[in-house]
Amino acid sequence: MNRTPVAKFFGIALFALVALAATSCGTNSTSSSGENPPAIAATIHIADGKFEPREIEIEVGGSVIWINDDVAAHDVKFVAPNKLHSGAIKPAGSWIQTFTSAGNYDYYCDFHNSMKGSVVVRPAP
Ligand SMILES: [Cu+2]
Repeated sequence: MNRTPVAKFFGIALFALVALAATSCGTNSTSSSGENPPAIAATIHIADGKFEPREIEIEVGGSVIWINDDVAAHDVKFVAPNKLHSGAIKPAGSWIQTFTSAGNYDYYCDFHNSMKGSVVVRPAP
């Protein structure tokens, strides 16, 4: 029996799968238009239904990235008067926010209200 066509089929199927996986990745982060991406001042991981670390401190002008390492989607919604909202961050997705004013930014996950965190933005020294 000649098995070459079968092997060829699986080869093509595998290639298609890899190509599909490659194109579905890489569009998770917020992209700005052409300029240098913001320097990340702090990274917050979302895992086991928690923001880790729960509280971070950065200097004004700094950017924070939230990375969803969890198996469920989460979001980052700031309490009033800060109306920032990430929208759903899917597993393996991320969201970047730059803070241009000093202050305390408390936030929570709109899907799981017990998930809370805060970003403290210090004025420039
Ligand atoms: Cu959540």
